[in-house]
Amino acid sequence: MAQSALIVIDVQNDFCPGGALGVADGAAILPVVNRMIAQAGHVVLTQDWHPSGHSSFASSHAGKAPFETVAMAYGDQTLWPDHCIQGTPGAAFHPALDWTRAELVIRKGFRPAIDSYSAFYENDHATPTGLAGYLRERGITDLTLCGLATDYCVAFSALDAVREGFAVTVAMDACRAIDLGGSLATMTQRMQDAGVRLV
Ligand code: VGL
Ligand code: ZN
Repeated sequence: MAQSALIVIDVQNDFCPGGALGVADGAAILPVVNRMIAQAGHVVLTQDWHPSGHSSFASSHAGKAPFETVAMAYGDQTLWPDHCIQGTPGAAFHPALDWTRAELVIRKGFRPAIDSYSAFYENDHATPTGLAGYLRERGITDLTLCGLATDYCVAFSALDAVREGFAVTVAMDACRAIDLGGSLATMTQRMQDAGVRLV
């Protein structure tokens, strides 16, 4: 029998309007996400969790501004405003997120030299977070993803989840995008091509 889990990606203050990397309309997903949490068999949350001075912050690169790109050892990296710094209010879950049913919180982006969009692998696409093993060991085969942001952490998580052999659905109305230079259209297409079910 298929066992399913809901993966709620990065519903944190810094990704909501007023936050350091506020996603337009980000808080609007909360009622939908909470309803999905209430109905899910299993619930996992992810939390973007950077040390201060993280290498994905523009402030860590002299002469660079947020949303510019730099070449890192593992490939191109978009630079962001300082966000989701460990232990700060911006890194906390949005106060309206009903997280009590969550069985696991997976933190990512805590290695100073690597960013991590995906819940499964850091941006070198080689360093695992442990989530795939956790889900497999529990017999979970089907995943539904929602959260912030559609075109970064949700999309990269969905692509990795397919690669790891899970059946993956993304609830698009329970996501909102950053949409940098057409990234929403690009990543939506990539998810579709990979076999992610978009609903
Ligand atoms: C995210 C950019 C940087 C996300 C996290 O959650 O989509 N985006 N860190
Ligand atoms: Zn981040």
